[in-house]
Amino acid sequence: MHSAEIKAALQAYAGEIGIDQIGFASADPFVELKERLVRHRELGYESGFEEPDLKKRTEPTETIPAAKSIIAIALAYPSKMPHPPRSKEGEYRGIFARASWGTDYHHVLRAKLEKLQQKLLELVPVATSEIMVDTGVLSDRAVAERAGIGWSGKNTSILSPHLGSWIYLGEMVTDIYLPPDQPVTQSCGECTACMDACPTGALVQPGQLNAQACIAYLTQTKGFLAEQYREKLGNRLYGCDTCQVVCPINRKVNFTHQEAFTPDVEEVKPLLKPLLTMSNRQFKNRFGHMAGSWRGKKPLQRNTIIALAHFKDHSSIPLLQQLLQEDPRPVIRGTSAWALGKIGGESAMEALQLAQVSEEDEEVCAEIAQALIRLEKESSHREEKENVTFG
Ligand code: B12
Ligand code: SF4
Ligand code: SF4
Repeated sequence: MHSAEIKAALQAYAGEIGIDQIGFASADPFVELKERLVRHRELGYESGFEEPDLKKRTEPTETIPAAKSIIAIALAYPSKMPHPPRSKEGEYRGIFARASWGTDYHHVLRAKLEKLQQKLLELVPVATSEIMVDTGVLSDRAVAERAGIGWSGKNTSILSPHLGSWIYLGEMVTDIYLPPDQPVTQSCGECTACMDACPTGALVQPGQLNAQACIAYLTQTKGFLAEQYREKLGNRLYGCDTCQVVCPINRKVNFTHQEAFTPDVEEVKPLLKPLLTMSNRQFKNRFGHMAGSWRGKKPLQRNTIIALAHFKDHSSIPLLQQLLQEDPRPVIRGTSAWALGKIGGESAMEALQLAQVSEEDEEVCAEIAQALIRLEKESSHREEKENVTFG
């Protein structure tokens, strides 16, 4: 069979099995990307979730020694929630980024790519191939860009001219030659909406992200969150969508045909307080199938506490006090102390004073002390004001 015929058969089959976009690229080394990745590392911009071996990340022959082509796919996911539940006083909600809506995309894309792999084997029984979705060694975006799926935006996302940037990417490296597609010529032009909207200034220049400052990354860390970022988190529990929400290319884009990605609104916009009293088993049953649960319960609970502080939810004070007194995890106790300091009021102050007596962890003690200083300052400020008013 001729390579153009194999490609056409794969394209047709991809449509049949619900792949939204497919593109073909050569498996040549990603020379320019390698230079960028070296610089990226030198600048300390990596998240630590990337494959550390730069040779593997940029040379497909490290995966398959005779690699000739890469088949890139994209699946669109929804950007709008049907009938989102609203936060109410005392019943505030957190939010999971869209990339965590529905079934974990790693499974969905892998299943499609496995079908495509079978098809390739039917067409060329001697073909060798390797599938990657997110956790593979290659840069999914660099592959998608080369295969003509879309262009690399100033927010670093791949933007498909047909689908926008609410797309998941995956690929299959193979030793079979398939005629490559051309990269798209469209670009962001003069637009800088994503860079202007980024809450932390993580987009340091067009197309370059300091992952250490990106909220999407910060929501996934397990330790204490640096104080300067806590208020920026808002009610985000996992991931961040801001630089895509503001993107004009995504305006009016909302693809809902991939049923696996239909969100359960109570799951992706959950009530905050119940998240803090969940057992590991309850957490696994409720959130285990979502991409946003891969780091486990602790980061999500830490972010939940930060979200309660964001809403200044007074009704959560007893729960935060209980966590501060009893939770075995210093990050949870310390973040609860910080949240009590933000929410304020007499009962928050008392809870902090009580915990100060028994707390032994150094970092938690520091959080309690900071929170108390803040509350004491606020209360003396209030007294001063009252004296002026009634003086
Ligand atoms: C590590 C990682 C992260 C890190 C770092 C992200 C980043 N931008 O580097 C964190 C945790 C922050 C993250 C966040 C998100 N991620 Co992520 N992530 C990855 C992962 C595993 C590796 C990416 C990587 O190597 N980054 C390092 C940079 C340097 O490499 P790169 O982004 O691949 O490089 C491209 C561009 O950045 C550009 N580039 C690099 N350096 C420079 C320098 C200059 C000057 C220029 C002009 C360009 C440029 O060139 C490359 C080709 O386009 C990939 C999966 C994979 N295996 O590739 C998913 C992936 C990139 N993530 C994805 C998603 C969906 C997200 C989030 C939207 C999730 C969310 N809602 O929170 C956010 C988006 C945040 C953002 N603005 O990027 C999708 C992106 C889909 C798309 N349409 O582009 C991927 C491809 C997963 C997948 N298979 O679908 N992610
Ligand atoms: S995901 Fe959020 S924090 Fe990260 S670059 Fe985009 S807007 Fe900024
Ligand atoms: S917001 Fe503007 S600059 Fe940013 S990715 Fe979209 S089109 Fe490009």
